[in-house]
Amino acid sequence: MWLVSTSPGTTANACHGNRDVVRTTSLGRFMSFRETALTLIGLVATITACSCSETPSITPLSNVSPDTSEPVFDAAVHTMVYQDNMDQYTDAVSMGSSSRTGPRLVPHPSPATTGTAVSSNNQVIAGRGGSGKALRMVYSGQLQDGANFISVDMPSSGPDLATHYFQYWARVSFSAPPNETVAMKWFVAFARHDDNGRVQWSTHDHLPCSVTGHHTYWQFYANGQLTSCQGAQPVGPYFNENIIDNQWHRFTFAYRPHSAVGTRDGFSRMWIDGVKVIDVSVAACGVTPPGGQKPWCSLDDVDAIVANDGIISQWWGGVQTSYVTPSWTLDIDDWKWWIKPKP
Ligand SMILES: [Ca+2]
Repeated sequence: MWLVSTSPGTTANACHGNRDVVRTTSLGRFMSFRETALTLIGLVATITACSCSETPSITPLSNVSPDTSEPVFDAAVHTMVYQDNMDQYTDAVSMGSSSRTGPRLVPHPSPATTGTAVSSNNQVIAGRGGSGKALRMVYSGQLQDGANFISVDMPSSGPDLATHYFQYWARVSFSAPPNETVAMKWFVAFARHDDNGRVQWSTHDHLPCSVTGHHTYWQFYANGQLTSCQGAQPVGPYFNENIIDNQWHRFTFAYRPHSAVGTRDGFSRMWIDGVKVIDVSVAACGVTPPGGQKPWCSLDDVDAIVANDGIISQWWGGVQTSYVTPSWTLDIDDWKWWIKPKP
């Protein structure tokens, strides 16, 4: 076990060995990693000492080169489909009204989606940066409880073979440390033609992958199809260690279907705060990134991606499954969906 301070520019004691002896300082928060997960980027911590006799062989974070290929909207080649800073919303009940029309986000269930009342788990709160509005999903931590916001009446999103880019900011705050897995759908994009078709970047335990060491991993599911490792993230940031700090984090996704069954030219990628954590694509299969726990993906992940089907809507949140945790909240703001119309 290795421990690193989460506070930029500060230092922490770290240990490596069987005893996991760590003399914490007054810094307060620490993050734990196993093996070589110190490639986690974005932290400026410096390892200075070890409180056990073994000398840690730790790569300074400053020497690690992160994958910074996070997509950025480029008006020359991209088309913005829809963006929403949530500032137009006043409360979740009015968001869910069946009389509203036009592209928007709505709580689900709601009169607009299911003909039933809006849950108090759906809320409109102060926005990122303290101005405007953001959306909150409240989780009791109990099984099958949670919340959803979904996009409805979205504008046309280009040809079926368009590449889709999804981006929003999320903030997670727990009432107490969840020393447990948080399993939920997290973010889902629904297919245009296949009524059951979806691409899903969800949180889960390490299963079905044999690689473990973190409570929670982001995984990728295409149409719910099971694969050997679900394209699970081989590098951080990780949910429990890095995301549940009541700070806003940027989530970016890139997705393209295959041109046809067997062409293997589709892909699914995910970045957190600019660092790539998931890459399901032929070129990444079998390739373990620097410091990674496992390869990015295997071919069964690539082959699960559907062929020639666009995207029509999105879904945030979802009920919590498999693991009970302390209560928590998931906030989202500044949503953007853009495409590259031609492959
Ligand atoms: Ca906002």
